[in-house]
Amino acid sequence: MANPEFYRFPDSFRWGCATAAYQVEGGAREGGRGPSIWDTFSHKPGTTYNGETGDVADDHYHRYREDIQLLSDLGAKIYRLSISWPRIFPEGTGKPNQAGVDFYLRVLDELRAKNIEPFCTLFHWDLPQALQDRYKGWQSRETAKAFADYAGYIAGRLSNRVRNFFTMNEFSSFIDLGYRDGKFAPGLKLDPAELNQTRHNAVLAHGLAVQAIRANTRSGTKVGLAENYIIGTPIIESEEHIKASVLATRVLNAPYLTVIMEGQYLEQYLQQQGAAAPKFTPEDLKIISAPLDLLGINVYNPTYIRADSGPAQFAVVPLPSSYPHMASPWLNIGPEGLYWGVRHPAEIWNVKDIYVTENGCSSADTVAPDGNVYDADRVMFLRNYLINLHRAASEGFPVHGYFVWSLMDNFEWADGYNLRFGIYYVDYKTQRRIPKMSAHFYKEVIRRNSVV
Ligand code: PNW
Repeated sequence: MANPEFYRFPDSFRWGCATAAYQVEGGAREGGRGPSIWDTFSHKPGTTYNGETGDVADDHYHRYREDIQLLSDLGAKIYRLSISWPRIFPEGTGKPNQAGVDFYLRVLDELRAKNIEPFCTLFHWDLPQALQDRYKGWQSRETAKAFADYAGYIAGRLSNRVRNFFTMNEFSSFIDLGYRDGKFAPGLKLDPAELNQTRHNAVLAHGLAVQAIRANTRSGTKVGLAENYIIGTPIIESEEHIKASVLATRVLNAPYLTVIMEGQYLEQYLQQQGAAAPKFTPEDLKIISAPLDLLGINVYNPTYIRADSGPAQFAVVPLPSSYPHMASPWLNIGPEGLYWGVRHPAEIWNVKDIYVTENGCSSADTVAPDGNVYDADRVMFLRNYLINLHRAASEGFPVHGYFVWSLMDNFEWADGYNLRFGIYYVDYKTQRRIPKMSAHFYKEVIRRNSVV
């Protein structure tokens, strides 16, 4: 059991929860919203668990007041939400849809009334279908330009209510799972050259959006991105393995976080990709690597690294089949990720303002006969990750807030409603929300500003 005095966080540390538009909103055809690639993909047979879609999801589009009350009940001071691009530009570009903007203004006003500060992600995977049709989505630089136009417009419209923006959520998920593995929308399996160019267009889109947001918002606005970068975690905390984990973190994130932080594609990456390497200009690299105010890290499963005598100087440690994971088979448990996830960007790239934009897990939650949800495994998971976050904060690394993924169960992409990540349970038949044991745990963490 953690000692709450020992595990106290700095007074300025802020706690919150995260969600994403397509996963919670529903209202897919309301308020003038256009279709996104996730509407198209999830309606195609065989793509998601049981053919489930985000048509209704948590009906947050209509129940946002009740859901913000849940945040308030927890004592959350910050909330990370995403803006649905196809609500703002139903065709991806062109004339903005005022009803879409109004929805977010209502949500933001409600948050302000409850004293909860919003952090807005501008792209959490719901690309307007029109841009997939017109330009093949992220395969084209045209989509990168369209994203910058949308980002500049919406950030400007929200700027008097929102100080913190993240351009994109998890490049590796929406590009690699969507355009390489075909598991996420748009369900493509591109060859390596096309894939690398698509990756490049996505990081370029981020950079162009940073410029557009800065040009259209009030001074004091902070811009960053939220990435589930590969956190090289030393298998043993000794000098040689720590050194290897630093090297691994730079190399394994070469197409995304590393180029954004360093303004260069590492030689190892370009050589390894050979003829399939992305084509780019020096100007692109400058845009991609514009200095950021914030870094959001999404922390789930570990990548353990050991020192190695081969040319790479590091190796990924393979996990045995007995390695413990949560309900999602990929969600191996690695609490140290929350320590190294913060420490690496601070030490490698001198990042000064880090938020944990997602951390949480899926559990096989059920409602007990007494009406409660006893998610003991999620409490165990969160407690151990938070102890590692405390270590990072207490060693002086610049982590200033934490968002649990997620406030409530929601549409878990290809896994539909089968996997639950919420600290509130959602009964999808009635849309009733029930606080799980983990919500009671998290409320106590927030109340005491300490791991309990
Ligand atoms: C993140 N993987 O996605 C997303 O940002 C959320 O929208 C999502 O609900 C949450 O994590 C839980 O999955 C991921 O396969 C999806 O390693 C897949 C993976 C990682 C993160």
